[in-house]
Amino acid sequence: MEQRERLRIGIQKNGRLADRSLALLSKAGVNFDLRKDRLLHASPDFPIDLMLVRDDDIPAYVNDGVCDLGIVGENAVQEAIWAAPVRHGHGVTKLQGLGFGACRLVIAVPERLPFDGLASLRGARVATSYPNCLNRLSTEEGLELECIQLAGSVEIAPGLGIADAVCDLVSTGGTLRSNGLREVFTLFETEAVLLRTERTLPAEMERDLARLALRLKGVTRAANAKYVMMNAPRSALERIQQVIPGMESPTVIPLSGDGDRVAIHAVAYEEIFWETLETLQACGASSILVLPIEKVIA
Ligand code: PRT
Ligand code: ZN
Repeated sequence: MEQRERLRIGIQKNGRLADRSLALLSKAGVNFDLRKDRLLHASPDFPIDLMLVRDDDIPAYVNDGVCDLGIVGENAVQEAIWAAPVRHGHGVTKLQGLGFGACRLVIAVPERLPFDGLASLRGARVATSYPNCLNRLSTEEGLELECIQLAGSVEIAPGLGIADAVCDLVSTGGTLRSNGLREVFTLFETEAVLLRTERTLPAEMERDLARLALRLKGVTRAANAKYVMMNAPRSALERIQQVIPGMESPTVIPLSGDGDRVAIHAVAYEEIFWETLETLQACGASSILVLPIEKVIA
């Protein structure tokens, strides 16, 4: 294998994950000089090059060492893991979920079809773009499913009479509903993940990889984090800590000229609803501010 000095990351070229992947890297301070008809795009900010590819190819590229890192749906990783070629590479490790591209791989059947557990699908023809995941389920559950492999538009297969059920990704469920299908079983939930090769890279590249992974973790954590400030009676502190979801040890500052009231500053890692603010008010809190956080390094 050629020795490279710069990291290489693969992300989806076009599709649902493409823009979010680029935006995430940009928030981590890693931008790219995108030029048409180039295979590799160098980052002027960070020692990394970008490859824009089909999402399904990303796990294999990371496994083969063509890329060191990849951003891809965990579904594509699951599908690749069960394919024979991947077993012969370096291996891939999921470093972290990235908080976008959430959906689930499900089995759906025509609404009119009775369904009484997976066993009622025994011997069924199931249309899917995820043959490896489907065959694994079939083997594990002893279902003897007939896999009808389609590249896309899986949801129309039962209507065309070429399948009895489908195994497909779902996010809102609108596509299934409008094709007269209902979800009956979830194989797994998935989101976009950061993958790395299991191959040990030269020390400098390992350092760069760790830096990038830390930044991406910081951006992802910050997406859900809020900075909360308020004034409140010192006696209400314990109750307030219970009310704010995911609040870590707050900073408590005495307010000058007021012995009983304190300023409370804290980072909260879950969503804060209006109802939460009303409860805080009822605890005696005032001047409550909830601010977005841009970056977090814990
Ligand atoms: O060209 P390339 O091979 O790179 O792209 P692709 O066409 O294979 O993938 P793309 O861009 O459609 O999806 C990329 C990734 O986005 C998937 O691998 C998932 O990880 C993730 N993702 C998130 C989804 C969805 N949500 C999703 N809803 N991928 C596909 N869908 C499909 C779903 O199968 C259904 O047909 O979108 C349709 C609408 O879904 P509903 O439930 O909202 O109606
Ligand atoms: Zn694809």
